[in-house]
Amino acid sequence: ADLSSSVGGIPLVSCVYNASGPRTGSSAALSKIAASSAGAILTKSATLEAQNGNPQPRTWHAEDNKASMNSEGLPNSGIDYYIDSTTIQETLEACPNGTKKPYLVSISGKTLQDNLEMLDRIAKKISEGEPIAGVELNLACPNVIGKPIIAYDFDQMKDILSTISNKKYKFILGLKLPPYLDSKHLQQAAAIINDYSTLVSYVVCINTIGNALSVDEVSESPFISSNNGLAGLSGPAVKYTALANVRQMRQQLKSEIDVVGVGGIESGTDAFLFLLCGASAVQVGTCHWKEGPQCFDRICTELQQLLNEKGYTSVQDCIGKLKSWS
Ligand code: RRO
Repeated sequence: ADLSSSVGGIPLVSCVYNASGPRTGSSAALSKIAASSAGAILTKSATLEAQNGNPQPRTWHAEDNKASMNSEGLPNSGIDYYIDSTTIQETLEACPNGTKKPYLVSISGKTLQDNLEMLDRIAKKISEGEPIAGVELNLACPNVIGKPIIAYDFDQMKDILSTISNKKYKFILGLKLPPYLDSKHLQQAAAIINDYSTLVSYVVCINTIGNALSVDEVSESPFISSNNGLAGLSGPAVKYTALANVRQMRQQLKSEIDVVGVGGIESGTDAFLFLLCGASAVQVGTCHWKEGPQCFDRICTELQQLLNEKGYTSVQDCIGKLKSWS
C-alpha cells in the first residue's frame, strides 16, 4: 500500500512523522528522524531566544506506559538555531539515499510580537533559499507558567490570526491546537479558523491535555516539580480525545484545510484509526520519546501490513472513511 500523503499541499512520502516536542531539539535528534521512515521532520517549538525550560523533574511516565506527562516549559535553542542553514543541512543530509523530506519549523512565541518576529525571520530565510517547507504555529502549550493556552482564548486567537493574515506571508502555515473537551468549543474554534482559510493550510490536533497532575504515593508529593506539579498529559490515555478532535475538526473545517492527527499513536492500527477519522497524516510524540526514532519504521511497516490485509492500496483511500451507524 502507498503510504504517501500531503499536508497543506506539502507532499509526504509517508503519512507518519514526528510530533514537535520530544527528541526534536537539536540537529542530531532531527537527523535521526530524517534517517527513519518518517515522512517529514518537525522541530521543537521555538521561542525568540534560547531557553532552558522549567526546573527538573518535569516529566513523568506511568508504570503501565499508558500515560505520560510533561511540564518542559519550552526548552529550546531559539528560532535562529532551527532556521539556520547548518542545522537544516545537517538534518536533511541524513535523509535516505539523496532524498529530501519536508523540514517543518514549530514556533511558540511568548507574545504575539515574538511570533511575528519569528515568522519574519522564517520568511527571510525562505526568501534566501532555505528549504523550510512550512511552519506549525503552536497555539496550545499548556506549560508556560502564568499564561493561558492561546487557542482556549478565542479573542486572542482571532487577534493572532488576523494580525498574521495581514502580513501576507507566502509560506505554508499550520496551527497546533489544544484538545477541546466540549464539542461546542471545538465548533467555535473551527469557525474562527474557517474565517482564515487563506492563511491556515492545516491544523494539528491535539497538543497534550493540559492541567493534569500525577501524585507519588511514597513521597506524597507531585511527581513533577514545576508549576505545582501541573503538566500536559500524553500517551495512549489521550488517544480517544485526540480521535474525537480530529473527527470533528474534519467535519467542521473547510475541505481545503487539512487535519493532522496526534495523540497516543503507537502502532499502525492507531495511525489507521486517525486516518479514518479524517487525518491526512499523523504525528507521533510520546511513543517517539519512549521508543526512539525506530518507532517510525515500525509504525509505517505495521500500517502497510494493515492496509494490505484490509485491501486498501493507499492511505488516500481511507482518509475520512469512518463508517456511520445510520
Ligand atoms: O515545552 C513544553 O512544555 C510543551 C509544549 Br511547548 C507544548 O506545546 N506541549 C507540551 O506538552 N509541552
